[in-house]
Amino acid sequence: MQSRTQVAIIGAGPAGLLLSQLLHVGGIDCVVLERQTQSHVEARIRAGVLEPGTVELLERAGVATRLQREGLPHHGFHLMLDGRPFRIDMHALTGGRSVTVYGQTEVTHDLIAAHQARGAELIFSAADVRLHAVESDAPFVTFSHDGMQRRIDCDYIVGCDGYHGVSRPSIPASVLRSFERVYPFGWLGLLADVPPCDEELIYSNHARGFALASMRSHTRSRYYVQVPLSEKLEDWPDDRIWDELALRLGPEVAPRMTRGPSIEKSIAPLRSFVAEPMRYGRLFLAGDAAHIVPPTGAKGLNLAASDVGILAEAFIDAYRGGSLAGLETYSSRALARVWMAERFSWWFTGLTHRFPDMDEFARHMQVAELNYIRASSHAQTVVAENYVGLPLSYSCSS
Ligand code: RFL
Ligand code: PHB
Repeated sequence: MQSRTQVAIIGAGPAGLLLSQLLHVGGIDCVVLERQTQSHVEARIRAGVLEPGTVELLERAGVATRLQREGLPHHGFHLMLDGRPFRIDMHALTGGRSVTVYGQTEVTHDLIAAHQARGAELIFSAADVRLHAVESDAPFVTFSHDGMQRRIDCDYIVGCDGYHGVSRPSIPASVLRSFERVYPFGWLGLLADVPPCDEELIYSNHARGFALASMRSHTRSRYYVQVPLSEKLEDWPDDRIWDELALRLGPEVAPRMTRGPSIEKSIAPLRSFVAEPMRYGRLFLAGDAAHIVPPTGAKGLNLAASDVGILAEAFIDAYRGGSLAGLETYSSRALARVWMAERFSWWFTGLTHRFPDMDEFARHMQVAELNYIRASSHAQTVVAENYVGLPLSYSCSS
């Protein structure tokens, strides 16, 4: 079976779904191919913090009604050193900007619902997706679905298929450069239907390791503790996680923590990764397919959104006005912002985590830097403006 579209999108994570929705609003025809089932995609628990730029894109895409009703505006967050918290007043330090706490699960759900309401071609359980002729003017994708072999011809292909997808490996190794840091620890996450311990997020640097107190709503909490990569989930019954959180969040916060049974638990490794370029011929990469950040700065989903924001505008310019300039400069413009977020996520991870090879000197450097941030509004502004997200116009040359 053969069909045709303007843009074929691989992957129905937030990058692929948001791009497809923005293209639809711009009058561009596209098809989204997803390897997993709809229920698998909708069940994934991941990010929780949206930058204002991401919220604007979701509004532009027409999928922000529930987000505006249920999303929690957060004007600040807390940094903590060995149990002593101090607040970063994001709102005051950035001229009125704030983040919104709204789960990636909800964003994905809203985007899928919008696709299905308009009868868009969103194909789940697409097996053996392959990209062809991406360096030519007539690229196409093949896959099998419901036991049928299918081919979709298109003008462009966008790889939004995450770190383990097929799109990035479709770029020849002689063209692709990658840059990577793998961290010697992971995050053990716990989701529970209990009220959060604080109205705002708490990032804690503790001698026993990093901990984060986050949330999804007033009745659902999300917590993380740093663990060695060798740890097994089965060795962490809920009580052990709650006990560890109580120690790492300290005597001021621990009494406010409501314990309850976990509804999800997982261990995620931490990695910084960038692939360059983000375009090869008629193939574009966006989101985790091109870059990964450690979750400490809450940047992964937001970077996926800013990539597709830049790319959607470039496609609209190309189809409406005939200018290819936006598509030609996509990779360098997206990468400029990606590297800024990579830097912040790497720095914030280094500031807040225990590294196995850390000596006394390195520990003193962390303590000195956290105390400096505590004392200096200038240092706090640097943290705040990175956390709410740098403007798209931030660019650099290498
Ligand atoms: P995704 O979400 O990985 O989606 C890729 C989709 O592509 C599909 N796919 C394929 N489809 C067809 N054919 C193939 N061959 C395919 N191979 C893969 C996959 O099934 C999937 O549906 O990438 P996308 O869209 O780029 O979105 C990126 C975000 O999901 C990710 O960056 C964030 O979740 C990262 N992240 C956070 N980001 C934030 O902005 N704020 C946060 O607070 C935040 N917290 C987190 C996080 C990630 C975490 N984990 C689990 C790594 C917390 C954690 C614990
Ligand atoms: C989350 O709630 O999942 C979350 C929040 C902030 C982060 C990372 C994850 O930095």
